[in-house]
Amino acid sequence: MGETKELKKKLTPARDCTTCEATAQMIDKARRDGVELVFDRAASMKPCPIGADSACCKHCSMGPCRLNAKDPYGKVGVCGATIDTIQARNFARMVASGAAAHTDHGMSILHLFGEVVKGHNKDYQIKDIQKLLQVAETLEIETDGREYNDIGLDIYEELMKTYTLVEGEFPFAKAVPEKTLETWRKQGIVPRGAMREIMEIMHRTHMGVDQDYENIVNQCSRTALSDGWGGSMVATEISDIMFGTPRPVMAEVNMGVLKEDHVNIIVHGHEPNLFESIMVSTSDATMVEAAKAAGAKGINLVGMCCSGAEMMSRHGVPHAGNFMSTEAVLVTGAVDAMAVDVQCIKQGLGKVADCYGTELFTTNPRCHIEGVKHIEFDEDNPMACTDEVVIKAISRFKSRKGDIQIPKNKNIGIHGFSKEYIGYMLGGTFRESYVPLNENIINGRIRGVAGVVGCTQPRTKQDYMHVELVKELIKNDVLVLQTGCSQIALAKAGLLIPEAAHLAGDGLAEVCETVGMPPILGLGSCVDNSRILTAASEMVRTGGLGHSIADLPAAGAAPEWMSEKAISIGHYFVASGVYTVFGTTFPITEGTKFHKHLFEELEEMGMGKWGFSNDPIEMAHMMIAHIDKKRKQLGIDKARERVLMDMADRQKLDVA
Ligand code: BF8
Ligand code: SF4
Repeated sequence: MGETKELKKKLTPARDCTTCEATAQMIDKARRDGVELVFDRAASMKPCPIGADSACCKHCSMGPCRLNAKDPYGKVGVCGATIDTIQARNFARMVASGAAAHTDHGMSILHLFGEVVKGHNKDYQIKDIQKLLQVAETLEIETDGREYNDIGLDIYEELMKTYTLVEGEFPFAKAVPEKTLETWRKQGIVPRGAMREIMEIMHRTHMGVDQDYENIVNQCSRTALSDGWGGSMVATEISDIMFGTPRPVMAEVNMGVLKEDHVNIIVHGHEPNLFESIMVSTSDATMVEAAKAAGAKGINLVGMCCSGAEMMSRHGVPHAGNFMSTEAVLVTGAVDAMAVDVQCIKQGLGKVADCYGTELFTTNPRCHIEGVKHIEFDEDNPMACTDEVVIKAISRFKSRKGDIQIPKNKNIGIHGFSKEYIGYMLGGTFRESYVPLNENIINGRIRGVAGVVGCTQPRTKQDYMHVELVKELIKNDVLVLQTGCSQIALAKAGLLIPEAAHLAGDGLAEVCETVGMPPILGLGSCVDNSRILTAASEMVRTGGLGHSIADLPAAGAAPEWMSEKAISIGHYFVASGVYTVFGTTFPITEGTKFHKHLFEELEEMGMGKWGFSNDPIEMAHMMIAHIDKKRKQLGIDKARERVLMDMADRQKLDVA
């Protein structure tokens, strides 16, 4: 009780923690129940100011060494390491960890695919033949007259090099626009296998190895690219082949998707195979009968975070919320079981689940949590795990205690866009084409394209930056592509619908109304950021917008980022040629050479660059200014001035 009082003193009011009303209600309820959530832990844990500036090093036991961010060159570490070396090494290790997460995920999916095409695993199949052939074509694998499994086996063997290649260029180099690839070759950053790149980064950041920040950043770029164009792209493409390429689908988002009279099961994590299998278990007639026998009307399967976003995109599975809501959703008391796999799984879930009687299970050998029951998910016998989760959920439903309070909030949106679907939608049903998209950018109806992605976190009001940033971008005719927790934030704000076009500028609104698409397109999970890369490549290949990704009137943002994966994603966008702006905090000391290198010099080397702002409107205008700079360089800035006044053009589009 004393502890609860102590907690109350420092508590941030719920509606200052989040703009998500459902989450705010659950914060209030948790406080009434005396249960601590991530928001409260953040209030009582001030970020370490030295760490926040990345001015400390603990890479050896002569330290830890702390430099002074206010006088960055006043001191060096015991070994003589400068602030630039220390920051670059810290940054590099974030890239390595983030890239490791995505590439390990991709490698698992690829391994499963290998087992399927070799006929060893019958629980999963090739579902999307068109995607299989398309990936084969990209990799220059012969398809004519061949069995699909044989083509699949070649794809498997070729793509395994994404991870294992010791020397040479990784397989999806073939998907990169030529001029972008040329820049990478010039800088020596075309990735080999991700395992090699991550190993090298860990070596180079060991005490007494690479002590030139520019050289370290080069290896950051190479490693990050092995994630975006490597591990993540493999995860997306192979998941599409096995589970189907997403097409637009209506889905409900927010805690209102929970049903008091159903057995509610949440899957939270990142790997689609667990989720795909649990879908089979929950729709099994025996399980549904068992749920009914326990007094429920049925089983309600719901996603959270990234695998949730992926399932929502592929199958329209309802989604209960993003990273900042994973503990809060348990406070409803309505979640009978939550199964987690890997990444962004807060250890704090264990305590909250205990307080509300939710059955919490870890399922992946890589992610156990002390005190939480582990039911291992084995792809060779997937139902053993997923059936058990469902059975446990049903018995928890039967013995539910305590009050249940489900916020009513839910929004319907359209999800499930993909690089392919954007082409079909704009270019015609039978053959994808990016010509209309490029034309609308050239004529200025669409000013440019922005990727707005990434996490939510308690150091900033949940969802606020995402929603305000995206609204400002579409208002200024910038088409927005989204993934991950950011997509969920906008979905909860009710903006992933074609009617959101009324918030867009005239030009973008015209295009959206003509095609019937929302001005904000949700592409799925964080590994699906690779869809933004393939869409950008298609824009370059289609022509009229320059020759490399760096030429495109495009920008990226992760305004509420928190994870090392976000740093890897940000850096692969930068290395690919995209101006990428982060918010909330950035692990760097301003006024250092390292800062200048990331925020200015990389662009001069033909890549993109980093940016930072804590204000969503300012962030939007930094991105828009960059888009306008690119339009000017492409000589299409005049077209934009004309479109704003040209009614004849508008009528032409209406009759088209
Ligand atoms: O990979 S956006 S909080 S859930 S890290 Fe995590 Fe960030 Fe969400 Fe998915 Ni991505
Ligand atoms: Fe200090 Fe250098 Fe050791 Fe880092 S590597 S802890 S800067 S002595």
